[in-house]
Amino acid sequence: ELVGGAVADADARAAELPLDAVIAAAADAPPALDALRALAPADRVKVIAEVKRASPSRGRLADIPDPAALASLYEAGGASAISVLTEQRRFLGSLDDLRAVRAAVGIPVLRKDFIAQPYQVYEARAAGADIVLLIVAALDQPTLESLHALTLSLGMTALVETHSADEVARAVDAGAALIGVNARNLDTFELDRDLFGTLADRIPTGVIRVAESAVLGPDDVAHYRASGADVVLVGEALVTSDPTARLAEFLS
Ligand code: IGP
Repeated sequence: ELVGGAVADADARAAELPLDAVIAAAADAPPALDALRALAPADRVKVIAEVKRASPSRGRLADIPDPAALASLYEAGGASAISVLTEQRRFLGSLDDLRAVRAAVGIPVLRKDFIAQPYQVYEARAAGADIVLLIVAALDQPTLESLHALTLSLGMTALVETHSADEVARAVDAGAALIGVNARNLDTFELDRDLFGTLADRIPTGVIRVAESAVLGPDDVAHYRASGADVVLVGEALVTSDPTARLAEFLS
């Protein structure tokens, strides 16, 4: 099981990692960029472009030998932020990818992982992340709220990911300012492109609304936009074709 397995990995590493060193490294990092400003609602939809090599549901997507070069293309193509998968075992990502991307771009960078332990939030900040993903389904409410508070205390923003009305309510209760609705169910891997539209109204005004997953073409972007998305998060469609041309279609 994806979420449970990834969280168990995070828990196991928490037991062996010297937390003090990670906390010190986070404190030494240059300050986080203002992701809420970068992703603020605008006349046009914004894109978070993802560096994604593989996933359990889709298998191998792209080799991406140079994540920094890809991220630079994304930035030049008009992306508002970059998402970097850092989960190793299932998504073939790494914190090295995140560091390389951070060094290459001037827009906010999201650590996309299964974050369940404080050390991962410090680690994200130490590697230069401005945003961390918090998946509501992976966390009980006290843990969600404490990881969210820790994220804010380090000057970062949390993208709080949901997949149901109940999870949106939990994200709102936690004080999230950036809420995502993932079209993909992380248990079954099924896609529901209409889920964002059915949940968007439950995300309060003033909270930035992110539609995650299942964008293959410009029609999907238009569909999400018409349903109220401020931002779309796109991985597969960008890594499996010419990212510059694709971004131009999505942003036109
Ligand atoms: C991107 P896609 O369908 O464009 O490749 O999806 C992103 O939404 C997806 O990678 C994602 C994800 C996640 C991955 C959303 N939430 C949680 C891992 C963990």
